[in-house]
Amino acid sequence: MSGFWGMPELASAHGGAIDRGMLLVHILMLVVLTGWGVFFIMALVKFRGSRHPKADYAGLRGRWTIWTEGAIVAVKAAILIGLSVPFWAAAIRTLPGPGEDAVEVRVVAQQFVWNVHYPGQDGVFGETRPELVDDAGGNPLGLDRSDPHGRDDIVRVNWLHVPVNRPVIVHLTSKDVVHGFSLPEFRVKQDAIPGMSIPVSFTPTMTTEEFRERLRERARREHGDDPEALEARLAAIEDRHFEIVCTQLCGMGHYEMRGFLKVHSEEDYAAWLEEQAAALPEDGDEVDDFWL
Ligand SMILES: [Cu+2]
Repeated sequence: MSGFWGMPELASAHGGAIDRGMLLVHILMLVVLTGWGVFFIMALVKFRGSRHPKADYAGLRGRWTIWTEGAIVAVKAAILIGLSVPFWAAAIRTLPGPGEDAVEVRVVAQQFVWNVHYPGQDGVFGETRPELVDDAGGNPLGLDRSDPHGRDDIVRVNWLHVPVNRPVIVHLTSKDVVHGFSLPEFRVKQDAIPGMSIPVSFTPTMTTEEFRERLRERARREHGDDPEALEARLAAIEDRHFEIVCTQLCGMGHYEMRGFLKVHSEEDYAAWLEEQAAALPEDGDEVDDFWL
């Protein structure tokens, strides 16, 4: 449903279900709005001042009113228990299992950046310790490089790199206040809460390059008759990226809390990982130099 009523492009496997869910909710709300609107107008006419000069504190009596109220409670309970709870339970169960070759990454929000932590080649996250946190010195996560698992870890600020068509599990947390981790094209939105590590998962279905191609197609459709506007749009698309948006007002710099997500092809991702591994500090390297 990408491009539908101003929705962003759709770039994740589960996103279609979210879009359909949103459409369903809008239709349901339209029904509810119409129902209550009609009821409101009926009440205004039926209980108008000229017919009821004195307030009736007992209100309506009679079987019909009781039955209507009962029906409303029953329908709402059915929506909650029959629709929302099973939907949520299914959504929680979608976390990829160990056999699914998922890419696991930690994202640690802070005012006003996204820190991204990869476990490196050993697949195990190195230990992080609060006393090692040094933003100015370039160790925003307090990663312990002397921990054997921490040696090969990769830490990047504001850039999340993932391969296409493989499940991604983001373990999300925050260093300071509540932030909102949002990937609009992937239909992912989850609060990052200090003291909690919350797993979020999604499977990207298009690379950044395919995303740009989609945007170009859309630009050609929308500006086909205006070469100048089309050229400007196409030029802007050249360095467009998927964005990580903060969706909780988290402080004065909230507006600038914007990261980027790059979806690579499988080969490109392997090459990127190798590049990162090559840049890791060797034994005896001045670690500070590496961080900066
Ligand atoms: Cu924020």
